Amino acid sequence: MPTEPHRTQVAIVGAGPAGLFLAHLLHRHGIESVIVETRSREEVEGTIRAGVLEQWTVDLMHDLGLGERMAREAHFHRGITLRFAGESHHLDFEALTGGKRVTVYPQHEVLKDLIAARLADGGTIHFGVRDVEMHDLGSDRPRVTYTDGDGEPGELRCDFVAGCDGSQGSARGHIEGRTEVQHLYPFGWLGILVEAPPSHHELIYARHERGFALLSTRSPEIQRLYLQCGPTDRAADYPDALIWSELHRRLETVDGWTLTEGRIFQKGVIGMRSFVCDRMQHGRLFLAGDAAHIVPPTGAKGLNLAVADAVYLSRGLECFYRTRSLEELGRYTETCLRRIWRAERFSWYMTNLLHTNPAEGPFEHRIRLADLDYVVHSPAAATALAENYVGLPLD
Ligand code: RFL
Ligand code: PHB
Repeated sequence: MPTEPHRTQVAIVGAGPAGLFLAHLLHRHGIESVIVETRSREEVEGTIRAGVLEQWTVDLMHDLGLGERMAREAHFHRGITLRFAGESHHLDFEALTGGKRVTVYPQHEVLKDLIAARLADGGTIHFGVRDVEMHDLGSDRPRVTYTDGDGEPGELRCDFVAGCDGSQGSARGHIEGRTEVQHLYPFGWLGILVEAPPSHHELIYARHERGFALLSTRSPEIQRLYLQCGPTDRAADYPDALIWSELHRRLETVDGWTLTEGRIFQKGVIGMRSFVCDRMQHGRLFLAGDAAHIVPPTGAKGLNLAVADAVYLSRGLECFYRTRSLEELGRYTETCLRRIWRAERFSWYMTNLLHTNPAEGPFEHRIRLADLDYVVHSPAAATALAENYVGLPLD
């Protein structure tokens, strides 16, 4: 027996950062939404991805009443360390940006907090659905159909559909007349999780002639590290001993700092690309987050950009339900793209600054070192990097 169609104001496809923040922002304005998500709750809450939150994302978590555990468990850093030519240079973002900090609070912890609070508020999230399809997006009565976890058909009748289904989702395919712009990098990242105490009190981004390395953290007991690798390398190509020797070489300094080793319990390769879809709306469908754009992880922008889209979309929807005018929603793409392209620029800049590119020669290598030297010695250059890293203010 087919289940009765469910009526809601906004059907949200995808329970990642974009979809979950959107649901909370809409709820704050008294707008109803229902989320459909293909993965199980356990998978969503267990997938290791981003680590760094921009200052305004942290402030938004608090505004939404979701910041309590983060305030207790996150790591708050004054800045980052840039390491090159065997030397470490600390950039004090707090001093350079008038008090903004780097917050390391893993994406899956953010999602756990958002999911628990949404369900406690009486919100609906259908996990583990399949066959999700969007219909009648050009009309003012769009629909989303799916098969639920028990194999029963489901239908959401709504006013708007938010396509928050990530880079591999199908929502983007519905945006007619779109142009997609992409830039591929000739390298990837090998990411590992390690059982060890922190080796440093802040993130270290290192440029080395053997390639980039990044030291990050997850908890006092678990550390997250990345190594630049080939774009088609597989994690299995990297035995633990090779990973440690590369990390030691790329992170080593002349001042005797040492990297603490530990048991590697997870390894994975992450591809690197920059991608932007130049339209984020088709009729009543709006894209948000990775569904519309991708940045390489070097600038730590992806999650934050997804949340910014959710904020802009919630503003447009709030305006619609208050005034019945579609005008603000009509500006959604333009508003988002301005911030997206700034984040694309910064992520591309940080990536080129810190990685060795096999397609480049000694000239470009020296130019990157000169750029790093400029950033760590010029307050103007350091401030430009700092204000982008901690997050440009929302328009
Ligand atoms: P997500 O997180 O991919 O969520 C999309 C959700 O949609 C579901 N889905 C569907 N649901 C229903 N129907 C369908 N047809 C569906 N198809 C897919 C998926 O199961 C999923 O749950 O996209 P969203 O919400 O746009 O969020 C984007 C962020 O997840 C992403 O940009 C960040 O993780 C990027 N990123 C980082 N961002 C930061 O801001 N700071 C960082 O430090 C940072 N580090 C990283 C990163 C991404 C990484 N990887 C693995 C790509 C580090 C790494 C290693
Ligand atoms: C992380 O901790 O996973 C992380 C930190 C900084 C980045 C990317 C990823 O730029």
